[in-house]
Amino acid sequence: MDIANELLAGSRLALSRAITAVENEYDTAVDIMQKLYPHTGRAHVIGITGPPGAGKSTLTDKLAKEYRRQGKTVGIVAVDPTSPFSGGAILGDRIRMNELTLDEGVFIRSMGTRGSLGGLSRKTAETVKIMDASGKDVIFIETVGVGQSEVDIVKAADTTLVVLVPGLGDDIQAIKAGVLEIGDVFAINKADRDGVDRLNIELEMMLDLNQDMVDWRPPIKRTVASQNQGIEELIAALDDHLGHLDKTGKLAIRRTERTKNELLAMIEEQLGRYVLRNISNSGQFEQLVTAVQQRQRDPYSVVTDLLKGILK
Ligand SMILES: Nc1nc2c(ncn2[C@@H]2O[C@H](COP(=O)(O)OP(=O)(O)OP(=O)(O)O)[C@@H](O)[C@H]2O)c(=O)[nH]1
Ligand SMILES: [Mg+2]
Repeated sequence: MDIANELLAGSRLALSRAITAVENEYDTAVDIMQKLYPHTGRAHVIGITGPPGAGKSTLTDKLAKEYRRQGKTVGIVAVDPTSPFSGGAILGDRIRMNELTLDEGVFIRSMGTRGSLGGLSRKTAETVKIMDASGKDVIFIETVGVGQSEVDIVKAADTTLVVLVPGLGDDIQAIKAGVLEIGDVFAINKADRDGVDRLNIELEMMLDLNQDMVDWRPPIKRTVASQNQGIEELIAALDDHLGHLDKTGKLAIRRTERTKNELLAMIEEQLGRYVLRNISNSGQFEQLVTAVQQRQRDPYSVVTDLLKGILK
């Protein structure tokens, strides 16, 4: 049997190998993804993001355990855009999920930046699909921070959970713009600390200003992840969001939108590669660069001419 079929038959080793193939861009990756694709689209994909140290990993661990108690299988993709490590290297220090790794119903994988950030979000999305095809009911994507790369990463999710903590001070100002648009559910973690009410009020006020929430107002849940407090309520909110997406037809719309973006990205990538290969093979590219640089030619007509020649 090949990797895809072994994976579909339930092999954890095959699951791990499939992800490695995608991550390292092995030649086998395309074939694996083609075979797995028909089996995707079943999992509830949940993105978890928030500032460093907010308790995202602790929360993911507790959420995963609660979902397991409910009889669901769980996949976790821990993405660290700042780390060159992958395949489990970050797990040791950053994730406190050791018991979880003993559970056959849970599969954890960490990913760092081997290549470009753009590549990272695509590989994360493919890793999610692989876990989805393996039959995981819930898949978490945990990523640090609230910058553009994290926003791109959590685009692969149906539901985005933003984790905040009290005492961020002015940081909330910097964070709010980015997360407000992507947060479907908010968790105020470390609710055992001072400043919870204040943060809650600030968040509610920011949500009040957001016009886009006519039919879903992101709920704000308080948790103490390290004490396993508020986890069931948070899960209820995550499940509610999925129910809302389903009921309103938004799930289909979101997924169609995602499929469209993925197709466009793949076209762009393959076309780009094809064009670049042709340009570098033709040997005239360096001359054109010089001509443009010396103002003998303009870049606009050069690009048009080049593409005309290649795409005919
Ligand atoms: N007091 C308190 N501490 C917590 C809580 N949740 C997590 N912690 C602690 O906060 C620290 C950071 O937790 P992590 O789960 O590693 O946070 P993270 O957001 O995943 O961190 P990065 O992945 O490094 O960004 C750990 O020492 C946790 O034990 C909480 O609810 N209350
Ligand atoms: Mg973490």
